[in-house]
Amino acid sequence: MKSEPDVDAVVVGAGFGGMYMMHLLQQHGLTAQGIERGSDVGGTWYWNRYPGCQCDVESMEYSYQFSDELQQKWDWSKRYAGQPEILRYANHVADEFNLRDNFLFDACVNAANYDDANELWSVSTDTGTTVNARYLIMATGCLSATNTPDFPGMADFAGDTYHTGNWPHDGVDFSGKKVAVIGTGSSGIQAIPPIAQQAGELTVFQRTAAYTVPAQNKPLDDKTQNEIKANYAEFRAMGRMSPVAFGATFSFNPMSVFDATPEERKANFEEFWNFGGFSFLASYGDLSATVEGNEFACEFVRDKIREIVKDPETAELLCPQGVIGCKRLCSDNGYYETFNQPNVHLVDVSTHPIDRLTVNGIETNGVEYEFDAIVFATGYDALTGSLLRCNITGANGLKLEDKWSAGPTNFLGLMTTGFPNMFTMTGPGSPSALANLITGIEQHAEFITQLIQWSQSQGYQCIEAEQGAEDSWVETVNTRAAKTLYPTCNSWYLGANVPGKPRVFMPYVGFPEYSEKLKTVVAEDYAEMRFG
Ligand code: N01
Repeated sequence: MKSEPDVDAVVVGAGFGGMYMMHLLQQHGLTAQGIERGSDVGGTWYWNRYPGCQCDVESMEYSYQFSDELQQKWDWSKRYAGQPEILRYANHVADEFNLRDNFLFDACVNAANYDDANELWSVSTDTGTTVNARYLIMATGCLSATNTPDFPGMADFAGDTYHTGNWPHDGVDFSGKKVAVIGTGSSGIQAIPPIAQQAGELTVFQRTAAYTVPAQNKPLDDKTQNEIKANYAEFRAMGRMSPVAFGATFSFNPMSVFDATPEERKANFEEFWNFGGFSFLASYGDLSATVEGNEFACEFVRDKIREIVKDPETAELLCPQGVIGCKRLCSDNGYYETFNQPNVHLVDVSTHPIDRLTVNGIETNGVEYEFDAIVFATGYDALTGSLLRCNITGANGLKLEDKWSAGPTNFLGLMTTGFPNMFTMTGPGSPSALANLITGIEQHAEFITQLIQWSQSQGYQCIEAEQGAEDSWVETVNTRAAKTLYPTCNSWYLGANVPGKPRVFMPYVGFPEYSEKLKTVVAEDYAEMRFG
């Protein structure tokens, strides 16, 4: 006789993914236990409280669309919402849909084991709780396992250290202090201007210069907001048709970059630069198709940097090389201008890496820089990190870390063979962080709920992807990536930012094609999965 589970499902994570998953399970009469390592809901927006933190997807798009009442009721104050406002929104959703009751907070999953005999998942936490469930749903986020480089002497530094992805809730007062920021990706680029405003001296350690376009953030006026709200369904549908699941707020220029004269190109880039943010990549239809075409945009940005940054040597160091859009394009609020402040210094560590942390600061290239505080804006063990840190063991004792030792393999980015009834939301193999994450989250939560319901209606207890389906999906993900310029740089999409991580392009490129695939899988009654 097999044991009965405590609940139908365990949902790990109370970010936007876990919250909506919990809502759908509740709505469909399935019992669920949520587990969250933070003290409340919000996920990314609960942890990332660094100064300047804001979303690079416009507020009207970076929000749930499952409830029209919710999207009509909530008002956004800015074109791009800052972290405090997004966290307020997450709390509002949790209140409206009563999502907190089934979550256990301040509890971190330290093991999830599949019990072959009973076909159940046993999930335990560092607080001593164990829950047995039929389904395990990992809503752990794709950028939530922080990455702090293991510099020699880390423990020696006598000052304060912070990671942008785990920022103190009470904020940090840098007034009059000598501060270092290591890292110039999206987080560093957002944090540097406000820290520079407050700190006595700020030194930025840059290993790779990143491309950033001014966000051109501004208050969201009532007229714009009301117009979108009046046509929200169409607006959302337009977003879902875009390759990145957002873009209803800006227009894509279908023209070829090669068909424009130099003057036309400059004027067009200028227009998109002034519009701001991510839309810059939509300035020409084939901007991301060839290195040669892409270079026009790169040179435009470099010229902007040379125009803005007064010290020519600093300007050259800030000029990124390589393809724009290969790494996630950053958007900023006065990043380049910050380097004109007399209290801001740039140290290039591209050729001479940081050697060590010392009692007083940071040593590189034979020079010791002294600091009161060091901010690590050094990113994440993206996509796989938050899953692997949960110590997941599937059927027949197969460990996820062993199965994925050469890179993550799965079907649709949702299920990995050997781990029955386990689902990963917005993980590797799905559009994930290459698309509007809230749209991706809704899509995954709805697919998972429908699949569980279908399986139960057929009298099955067990769902698993066929090995052949997984193999062919991995090939599809790789083939799509190989047709793009994405694999040409050392990005976190490839795992290249974490020493020793397998170099595999992880997200699926193309949201609409992915959506079509999910629809086909449902229409064919999940033919590429086995049930038992
Ligand atoms: O992390 P990153 P992030 N020595 O990995 C450097 C999302 N996000 O937190 O490029 C010296 O991009 C590293 O250098 P290099 C968004 O999707 C969104 O900034 O590897 N430097 C790099 O400069 C984003 O892409 C928003 O050579 C070291 C930096 O640290 C993703 O999160 C805001 C180093 C890490 O950059 C991650 O962004 C924030 C070392 N040993 C984040 N190790 C918005 O919505 C690493 N670095 C706007």
